[in-house]
Amino acid sequence: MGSQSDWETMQNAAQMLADFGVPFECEVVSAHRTPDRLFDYAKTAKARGLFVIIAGAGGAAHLPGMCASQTDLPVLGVPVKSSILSGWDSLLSIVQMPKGVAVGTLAIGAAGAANAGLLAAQILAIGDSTLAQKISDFRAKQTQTILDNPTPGVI
Ligand code: RP5
Repeated sequence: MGSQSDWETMQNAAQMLADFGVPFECEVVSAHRTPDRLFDYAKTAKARGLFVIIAGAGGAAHLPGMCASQTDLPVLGVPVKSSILSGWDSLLSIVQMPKGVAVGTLAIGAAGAANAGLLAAQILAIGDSTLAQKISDFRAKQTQTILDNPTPGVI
């Protein structure tokens, strides 16, 4: 993530990965304040054994795109909700990548971060049947929770 201030949002990605038992690392890597660190992080990610990168940033959110420019690992971008423009700036900074450098952009804020964790797990599950079963169970439980109580206002 681009800043310590992004953690409130990005912890939702970390929690999702933890829930599925997927090992991960969390780092603050700023595209603007620590560009050398970003390049080093992205360039060495694959050799260090990473398979997917989730990059969350807000405002002029160049972290996911610049990260993707330095690695061929899949990069998932999470637009953090900014205080001034409510995350529209973050979303538009991340989503409109030029052809040939891909970032998978998630929703603004906590839901996007959680879904980034889920999507990363789904990517990893392609080659991991145990993880695939956990995701399948998660989806089935989520569905059943709604089917068990479809009446609004009743908990
Ligand atoms: C971005 O600027 C970060 O991703 C963060 O969302 C935003 C504000 O950063 P701080 O000023 O809170 O450190 O680089």
